[in-house]
Amino acid sequence: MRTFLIFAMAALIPLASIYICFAWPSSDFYKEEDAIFDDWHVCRTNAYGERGFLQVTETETDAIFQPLIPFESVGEYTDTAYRLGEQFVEKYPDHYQRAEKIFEYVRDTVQYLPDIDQFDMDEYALNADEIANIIQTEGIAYGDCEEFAVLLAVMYLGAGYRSAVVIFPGHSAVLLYLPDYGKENVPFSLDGEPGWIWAEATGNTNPLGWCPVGQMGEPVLAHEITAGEHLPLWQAPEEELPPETQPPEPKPPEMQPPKPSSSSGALAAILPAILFILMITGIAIFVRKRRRRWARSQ
Ligand SMILES: [Ca+2]
Repeated sequence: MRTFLIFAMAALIPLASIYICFAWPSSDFYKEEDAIFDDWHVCRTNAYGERGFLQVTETETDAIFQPLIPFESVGEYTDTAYRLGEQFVEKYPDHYQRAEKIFEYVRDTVQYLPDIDQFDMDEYALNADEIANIIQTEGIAYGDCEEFAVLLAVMYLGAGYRSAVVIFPGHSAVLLYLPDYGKENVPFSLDGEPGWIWAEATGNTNPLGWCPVGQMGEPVLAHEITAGEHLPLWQAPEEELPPETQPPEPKPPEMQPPKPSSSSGALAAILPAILFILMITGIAIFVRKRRRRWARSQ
């Protein structure tokens, strides 16, 4: 079986400057032009660039991937999502079963919904604690691939696993270090280390370890999430405080009118033909009666 090799971009992000950050919930979101930044000065509406929530940057020869948003929920900012992962440790002592239960929890409590439908924005990322808080208060959260990936990565870290956020063009997911699991459809090697499997929770029936290999484009990049890595702390703009704003309010998906069942749909399709046949039959009966009446009158 072919093993996919992925090279982790594992360089530590330098601390740029000290700025006080607060755990979620935050009231310090602000706008720069049309982009929304949180109080870590991470851009929630763009994955790319130095302050993009996934911090995907490109050089002339390389794409560099150092995701920022998972680090809003680990280390010194450990909060709801990490604690949620910790709760699985006592409940599921078996290492493999626990990994599956965390996967199923995220798969079943987060429903896939594109950002444009949830936030009226082409792109918007929630951090892991925001998603976990929504699940705990609403019972269900909505998100697209980055929400699934970030929550999985942080919960796995809290539950004692090694996890990495992985991206390829147009998609993100998680790599989980789970040697000898044996149920994965393709094994992965991360930075030369075998034993990683794909965690793709965006589909309602996906099992842990299943990877949409045929849909993967290049480049595939991964970054292991560790509690020891620090979120870079940018200096807030000094010259003029940016206008504060509120993050977009998530809205539940719009209810679609029920589609006709297949039987009623089929009936609707053949109804004109039935009416046509009835009309022809009625005309034929009418003509035949008129002829008999005419024949009797002769
Ligand atoms: Ca999103």
